[in-house]
Amino acid sequence: MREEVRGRAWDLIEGSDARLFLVGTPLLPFAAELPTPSRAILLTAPAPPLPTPEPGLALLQREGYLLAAGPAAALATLCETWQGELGRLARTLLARYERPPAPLRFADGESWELVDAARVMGILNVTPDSFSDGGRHDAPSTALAHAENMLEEGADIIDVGGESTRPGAAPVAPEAEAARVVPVIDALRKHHPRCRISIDTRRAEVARAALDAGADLVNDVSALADPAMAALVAERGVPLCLMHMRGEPGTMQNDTRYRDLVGEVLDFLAARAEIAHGAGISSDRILVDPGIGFAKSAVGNEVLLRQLGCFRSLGLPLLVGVSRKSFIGKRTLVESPDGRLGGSLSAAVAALLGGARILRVHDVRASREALTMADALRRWPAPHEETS
Ligand code: HH2
Repeated sequence: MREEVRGRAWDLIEGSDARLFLVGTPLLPFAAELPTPSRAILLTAPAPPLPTPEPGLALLQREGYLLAAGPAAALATLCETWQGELGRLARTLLARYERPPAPLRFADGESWELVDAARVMGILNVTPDSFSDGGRHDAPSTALAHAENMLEEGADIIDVGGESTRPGAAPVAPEAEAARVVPVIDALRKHHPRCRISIDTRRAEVARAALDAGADLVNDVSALADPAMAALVAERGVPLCLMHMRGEPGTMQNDTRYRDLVGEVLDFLAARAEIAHGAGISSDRILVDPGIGFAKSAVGNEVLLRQLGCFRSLGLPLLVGVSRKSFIGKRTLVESPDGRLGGSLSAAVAALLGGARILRVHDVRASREALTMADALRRWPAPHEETS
C-alpha cells in the first residue's frame, strides 16, 4: 500500500496502532538533518513506545509524523522492540530493502547474480524511425555488425526491437515487426551462439517468433498488455522485463500527470508482477523497469530516478533505460540525441546508485566504463584488494 507524505511516496504498512513508512534512500528535506542515514521510517501517531535511540539513529518529530532514520542495523533494532503485527511487518519490509534480489535465471539454467556488477543491455533498433538510431541498422547485415561491435565493447545482452515506442510513434503490424527482428536474431544466434539476446516487443506473436529464432529474454514495455504474453513466457521459461507505461506510445505524452508518480508506478509494477506470478513465472525470471520517458514529464523522469530506492520493496531486480532520452536533452540543453552521452552516463550512474542492476544503453563502451567505476566506488573493498 502507498501513501503520499509531503509530496513523496512511501511504502506504507498499516499496523494495529500505528502506521509505518519506509524509504530506500533519505529524501530531502529531512536528509540534511540526519546523520548519514541509509534508511528512514516514518510513523504516524500514535507511535509505539520509543526506546532510547540506538547510536546513529535520529528521531525527529515533524508535522504530526515521527521520523526515525539511520543505518539499517539501527532501524532493525528499533523494529525489534515493536510488538505484534506492526513489528512483524516492519521487519519484513526492512529485510526486503536489505536483501539483494534473487539472481536472474535464464531458460538454459545460467543465472546472473545482480549484486556486485551492473549488466549492460545494448540497444539494437531494427526500425526506420527510432528516436536516436532509427534507420541506421535496419538491414540485417548492418544490424549484425552493430550488435557485434556492442558485444566487443562489453554488452552483456543485445536488446533487439522492431517497433519504435518513442513518443508519437505509429504502431507497426506484428507481421512487419517480426519480419524486421527475426532475421537479425537468427544471424546473431548463428554467429554468436552464447550471446544473450532480448526481444523488445509488446506482442506475444512477435515474442514467439523471436524466441523460436533464439532470443533469451522478453522485454515487454507494455508489461503484459497482450493477454497471450504471460503464458508464452511461462511456457518457454525465459526471463521477462515488465516496464511501466500508460496508454500507447502514439499518445502517452498527453498523459503525464500523476497524483503520486512513484507510488502509482510501484503499484502498477507490483500488480503486473502478480499477474506474471499467477501465470507461473517465478520471481527469479522477472525484472521490473519504471519506464523512463514513457508517459512521464521530464521532471517526472528525474523524480523516478531520484527515488529509485523505493522500488527495492518489490524485491525484484531493476532494469532502467535512460540513454539519450529527451529529459536529458531538456536538462542539458542538447538537442541531438547523439550528443547526449555525458547526460546519459550521469543518469545511468545515478540509476545504478539508486539500485538499477541492468542499464539499457546505446553507447556501450562508455557506459561499461562509467558503470564499472561506479560499481567499484559503491562497494567496500574486498579483503584481498589493496587499500594502501
Ligand atoms: N526504452 C525504449 C525502448 N524499450 N525497454 C525497457 N525495458 N526500458 C526502456 O526504458 C525502454 C525500452 C525507448 O528507447 P529506444 O529503443 O532507444 O527508442 P525507440 O523506442 O524510438 O526505438
